[in-house]
Amino acid sequence: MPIRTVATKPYGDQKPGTSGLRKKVPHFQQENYAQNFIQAIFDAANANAGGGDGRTLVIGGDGRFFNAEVVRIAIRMAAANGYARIVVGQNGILSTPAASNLIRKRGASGGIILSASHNPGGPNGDFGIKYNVGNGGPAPEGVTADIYTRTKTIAEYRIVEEEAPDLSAIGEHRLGDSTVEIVDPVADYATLMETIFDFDKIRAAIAGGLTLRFDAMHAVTGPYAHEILEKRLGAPAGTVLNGKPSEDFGGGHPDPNVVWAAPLVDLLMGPTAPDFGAASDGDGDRNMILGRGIVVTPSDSLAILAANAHLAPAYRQGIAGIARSMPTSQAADRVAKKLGVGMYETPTGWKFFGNLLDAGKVTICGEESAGTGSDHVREKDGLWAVLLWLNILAVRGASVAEIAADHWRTYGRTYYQRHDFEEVDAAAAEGLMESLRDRLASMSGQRFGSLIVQEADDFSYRDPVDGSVSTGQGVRIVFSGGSRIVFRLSGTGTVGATLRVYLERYEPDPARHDLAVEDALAELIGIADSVGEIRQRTGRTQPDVRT
Ligand code: VG1
Ligand code: CO
Repeated sequence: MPIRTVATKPYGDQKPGTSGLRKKVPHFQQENYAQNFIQAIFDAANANAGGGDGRTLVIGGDGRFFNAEVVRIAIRMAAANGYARIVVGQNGILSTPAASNLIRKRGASGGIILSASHNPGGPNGDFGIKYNVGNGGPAPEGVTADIYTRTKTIAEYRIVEEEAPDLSAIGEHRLGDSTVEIVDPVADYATLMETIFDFDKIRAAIAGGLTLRFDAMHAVTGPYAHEILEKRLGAPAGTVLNGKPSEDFGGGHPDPNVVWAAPLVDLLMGPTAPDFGAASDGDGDRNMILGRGIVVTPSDSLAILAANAHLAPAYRQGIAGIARSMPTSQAADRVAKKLGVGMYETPTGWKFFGNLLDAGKVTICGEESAGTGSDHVREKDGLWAVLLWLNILAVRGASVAEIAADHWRTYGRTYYQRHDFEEVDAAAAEGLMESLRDRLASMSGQRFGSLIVQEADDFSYRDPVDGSVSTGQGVRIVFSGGSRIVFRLSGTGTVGATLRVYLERYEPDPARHDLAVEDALAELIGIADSVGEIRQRTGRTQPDVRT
């Protein structure tokens, strides 16, 4: 079988961010742009984590514009780079958690996931490529750094002459010396969910009148939700909204938050609200959770899920520990303390949870950005969170609002919000962070209004398993009483810089658990603007998105 070696030139801008390489589609469509990155992945995998040489590779993506084309290229390049078996989701589709599951289940040495997650799609939208390693999780920083290094000097890539098989044809196909296996993207994942949750109990609750809506936002979770929620759990047709994936997500952002999932939020706040509402993102790893009259903040959802996980069969024995990304609120810390289990604070991005999960130090992980998951895979998992909530609702027989209020009575309430300033001038954003870092040492003990700074630092993390160190992960200002302001720059944007400001205030007094979030955080928002010099350096008076 002829393998073609194609000469190419480096682009120099293929540095993976928080979650792989993300660029605009036209940028990705430049000659050999995707090929360069994929060859660098295979070369880095061979050098670091085990790549081709007779092993298995999983390939799939969220179905956005350009997905199928890159899937076919990746298949042909994998065949030319020594992979014996290439497992591909039908029509090139795999949600991120389903891909993670397949990598683990098939003993693959890794997987390529094509997605730009919650970013918009279409011919002028975003595209992304991410490499996951043999544990099913995102490649650790050492591997992504090596991939980047290789993209800077790449001179050629390898690809088989032959075309990739028809992506719709389930079954095994030969390509060069490799077997390409096209699989149903939903089946293995749905089976995994049945081993974790009490499907009988959830089915009975739905049959008994528990009502729900799931908004797939025209993205990858549509087929998964139809199969699991409607077919296997018996929710009526129409439970899944926007369940047909489209290449441009119906023209919206597949981002499950109050801005982009506003119709679902309106439904849950209105007179015809079901008991439970949820949404997921482009690639199916995020979740938004709502109850009648309530949006559950992701940080609270993490804490509530951790506190109630034992109600689902897979976690009946209890959880080993909890991990959260640094900007995620400390609500989960209070649960870990009460349960007497370990609590880990990691940099932003799911890759930092992998070692903790592999070592059995934690069972549940989460991020403030609507990501929650457990040791069942090595990615965050939107439908998993939905099913754990449903399992808890079915067992407790209480409403979402009652469960949240009960949680706050037990642990106190952590008011929380993230403010995003998007498409800010990159130099201005860097300058803002630089200035904050310069002033960190002098902040300790300083008073702002009613708050005194207890400590301020630029977060760095030492992985307790492999000892690797990640520095510069965000400026953290902690006030006495546990309030925090965190500043960091996004690593997933494709235009300019996105400044994220995370605000958090702890309120133990149950008499003050029904404040409006904006009111509860008003003082912190003012302090963030003045300390961060946001207005002065970016010209922005208001964030673009509050989540
Ligand atoms: C954002 C979130 C982060 C998440 C990442 C990938 O990163 O803040 O928590 O892990 O997106 O999510 P950043 O660097 O833009 O803040 V997704 O659903 O790509 O896979
Ligand atoms: Co995502």
